[in-house]
Amino acid sequence: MKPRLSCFEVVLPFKVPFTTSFGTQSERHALLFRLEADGVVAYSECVTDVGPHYSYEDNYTAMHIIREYLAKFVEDLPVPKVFLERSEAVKGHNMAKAALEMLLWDYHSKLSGKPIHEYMGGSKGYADVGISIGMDKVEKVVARVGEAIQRGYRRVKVKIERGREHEILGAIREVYPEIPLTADANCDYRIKDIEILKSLDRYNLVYLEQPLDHDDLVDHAKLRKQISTPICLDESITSPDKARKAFEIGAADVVNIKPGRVGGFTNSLEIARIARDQGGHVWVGGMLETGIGRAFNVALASHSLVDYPGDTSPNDKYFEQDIVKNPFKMIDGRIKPNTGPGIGVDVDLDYLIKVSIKMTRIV
Ligand code: OSB
Ligand code: MG
Repeated sequence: MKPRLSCFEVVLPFKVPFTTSFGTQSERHALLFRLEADGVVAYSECVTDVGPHYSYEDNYTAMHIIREYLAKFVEDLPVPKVFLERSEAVKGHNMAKAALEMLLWDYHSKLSGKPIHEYMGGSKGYADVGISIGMDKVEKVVARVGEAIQRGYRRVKVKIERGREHEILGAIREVYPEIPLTADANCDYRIKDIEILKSLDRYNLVYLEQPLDHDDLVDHAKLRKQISTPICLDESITSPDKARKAFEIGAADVVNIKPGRVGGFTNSLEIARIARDQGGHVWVGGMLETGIGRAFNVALASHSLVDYPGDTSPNDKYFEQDIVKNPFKMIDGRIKPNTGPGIGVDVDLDYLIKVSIKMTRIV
């Protein structure tokens, strides 16, 4: 039977706006994909947003690439690896590719009757959880750090930007000198700012995430030699090959793997292998996903190659009401992946339709 592929464009307001060095997001404006074939219904989420501020992709370019170039590669329901090989015909656009690659992971794990973390293999059965806290007035940031520790999060990451780094990290360390703390600059510095970055060593961070430009490796390697805080790369690692190069030239100690950024689950697992083989550390990040994208992230974060807590907070950190009826619960700083087939989410179809601003039939 020919599959049916459709897209729901949804808008879900955040409980608290999320501010990074590249801007403030007040809602998750997501493209959710639904594939129906042979009685199986699979879902996935594209991690793009309305604007090209985290990376060059946005919802509009992702939809364009999917409709014009990638959708035809899923029509015979290939396994994810075959889809990935076909999609090499398209340069870049990893977020668009990941949306369909992960849709096929959900589809094939549902066909097998297994939850995706078992279908993938190597799962520990739980994920260690950290939190990512956006920028705000410094008192609010410190208060949110305190709440996160109370809730049992296993590490706290805060967003910083040029000019606010000491205000934010200093205030947190004054109250919480010992907690596992990290900072994410989302590319806001350049190598000329090296003295500022070196001065962050005093905060004893577990790592500093993506201080320099989104596609840089060389300056990160230069910086890493002169700073004692470990360097974690996010934006710069867009493929297994980039991960290999990053470790080869000494640009990173840690990788934040986001399946959406790297073209999906297959590449995510490959990057985790490369990083761990090189003595690096790995964790699974997030893009403020709805319950659909979140279920993929939690399953990946349960893999035994993932050794650091990730940005996979439970759904209620983000939304008053998510589009799934079985949100994750965090117990003792851990979340267990869903046990139903595939991503195991129970999609609230009425609510999904209610929050959709557009529904498109692609195939
Ligand atoms: O850099 O990790 C990032 C959110 C949107 C874009 C980029 C990033 C983030 C986060 C939030 O840090 C992670 C999450 O809670 O999903
Ligand atoms: Mg980041």
